Amino acid sequence: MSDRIHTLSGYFHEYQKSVTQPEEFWARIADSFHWRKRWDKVLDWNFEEPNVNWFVNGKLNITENILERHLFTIGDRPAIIWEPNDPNEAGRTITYKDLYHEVCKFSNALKAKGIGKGDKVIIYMPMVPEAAVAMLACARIGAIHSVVFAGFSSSALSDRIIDCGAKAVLTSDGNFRGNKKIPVKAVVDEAMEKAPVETVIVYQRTNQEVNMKAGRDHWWHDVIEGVADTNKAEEMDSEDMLFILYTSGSTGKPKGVVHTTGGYMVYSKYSFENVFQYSPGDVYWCTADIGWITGHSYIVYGPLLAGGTSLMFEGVPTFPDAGRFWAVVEKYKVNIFYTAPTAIRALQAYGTDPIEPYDLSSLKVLGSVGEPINEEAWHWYHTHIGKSRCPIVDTWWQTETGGMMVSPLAGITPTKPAYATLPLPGIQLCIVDAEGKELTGNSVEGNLCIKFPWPGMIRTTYGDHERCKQTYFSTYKNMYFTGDGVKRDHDGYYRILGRVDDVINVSGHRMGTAEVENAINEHPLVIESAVVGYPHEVKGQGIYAYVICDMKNRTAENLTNEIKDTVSKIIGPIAKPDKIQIVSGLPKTRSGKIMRRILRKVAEGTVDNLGDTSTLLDPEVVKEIIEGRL
Ligand code: 6R9
Repeated sequence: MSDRIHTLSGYFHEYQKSVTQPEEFWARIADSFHWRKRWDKVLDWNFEEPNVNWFVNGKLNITENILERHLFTIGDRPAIIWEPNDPNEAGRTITYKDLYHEVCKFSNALKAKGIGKGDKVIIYMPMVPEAAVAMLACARIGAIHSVVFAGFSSSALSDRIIDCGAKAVLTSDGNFRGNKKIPVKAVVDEAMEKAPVETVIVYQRTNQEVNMKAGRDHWWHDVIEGVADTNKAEEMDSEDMLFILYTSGSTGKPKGVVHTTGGYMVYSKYSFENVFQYSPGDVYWCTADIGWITGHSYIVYGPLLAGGTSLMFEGVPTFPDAGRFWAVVEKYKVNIFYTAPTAIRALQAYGTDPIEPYDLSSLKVLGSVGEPINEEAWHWYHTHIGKSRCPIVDTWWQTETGGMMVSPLAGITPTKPAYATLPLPGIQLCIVDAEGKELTGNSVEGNLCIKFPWPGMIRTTYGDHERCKQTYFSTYKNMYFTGDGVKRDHDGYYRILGRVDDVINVSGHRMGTAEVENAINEHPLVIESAVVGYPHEVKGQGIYAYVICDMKNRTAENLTNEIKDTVSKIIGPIAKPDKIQIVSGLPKTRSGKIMRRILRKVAEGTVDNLGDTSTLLDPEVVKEIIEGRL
């Protein structure tokens, strides 16, 4: 049974029901899944601790809802279509039946290595079907996966291994990206020095030479050799942890966002089917990496729970040329295409020539995620990719929300460029002012909160529940605070305005300014630094760093290059500052607080409107900073 909404009045009707009778509403949706034991109570919650339990005492395994559920009905339908980095290499099609056997086999192999229920497993892999198999194999035996984006550095990897106490790391020898071959196992080896694990399983992808440590490291093809390709899934509680995914916040190190089994399952499938209006047989392609939440919910779990066909792409949008996305759309007759504004803007810069050779008539729905989409990019996407006939679903959500929260339903909700439009059923949004007062009515602007639980929401931050409470549930009483600013216009439509905290969004990747500053400060000659975001044509936001250093006999150019390398090494290339301005001081208040507002304005180039600078300890610094602006 599908719970798809088909009309706008149907949407309003369902939305109303989801607010007035949330338990009945979600019970009806959840009843379409396979539970080993049905729940005793739909919802038990408070936002004070917070303590949120969905489908209390329900027993299930999420992979039974992906594998067994589809085995005898659509077993021969493609579950995953894989397109490699190099267009000359053959792709792969993995049917539901294949997926069932692959997942069983690999989960049996994990068990044979002593990995079981409750163990943490890090997945640090390229975009190959085995990465999805790895996630599902963990879920099948009750192990908790934590996928780490394979572009992160060894120190980012070891931090995560330590934080979650991982028992195993699943990785590859190397990774193809455009015309580059990236060492992956070597990064894992480096991480192992600080954060050793018992078992490392290596998928052979690039055939490059790697070190294999006897007793610890095993080849993927060896561990599955001769292993049974069936098994019975482990029985899990609805609130058992399914995965941990690390994400950046405004303070300190990335935190491990915890998602649990039952609620995440219900929400990822429900949101997938409704937002994209997915019909059986549609070929759906999400260009995200599985290292991000978008890859979790909308490459792996949502589409596969829905019995869908999910295309997985290993490469990059510009290899071998800027027409690659469209070549892939034509090759597989993609019906639904979901990408990030940064990719759209990057391709927009190449003009429309790279699109011309390809037949995009299979496309029905376009999606956007990760950051606000500017109107110009929206129109380009709509006109040149969607040929003015495909609805665009601009989907606002977060790692913490587990699934899409504010979005049009494709072809149903009338769209407006740059608006995520309306909340999904079950999502009770609330706009508050700085004091936490709810702003009712239309034509208001403030901070975006959510005042009632939804099944896909964050349960805790791993190992530090207090941090979860402080970050999301303490700013405003009895509300989940998103960290985003929002406007509700005269039609009641929502437009997300971007982060209101010290988080910047670079090419759709979340980064804490403090995290980047800490990395910069690791350079031995850096005394102090302050990082802000600034508008960047392609990336959405770029990283602007103000740095006080001891120059020794370095040139500014040498030093800034060294600092960029330091950041790359500590976090990964995605966190490299775009601009580094060396300064002699930072604008601080008398109490020593950096006035970021001023630094942001200078970085943006709006220096004629700096506001009140009279409380500054040393107003002269501002003059110097403005003069040296990059
Ligand atoms: C799914 C994902 C979350 C932050 C979020 C917001 C920004 C995401 C957006 C959007 C405007 C959209 N964001 N989608 N802003 N419009 N459609 O991206 O999760 O990596 O955790 O980032 O991204 O600022 O708070 P995550």
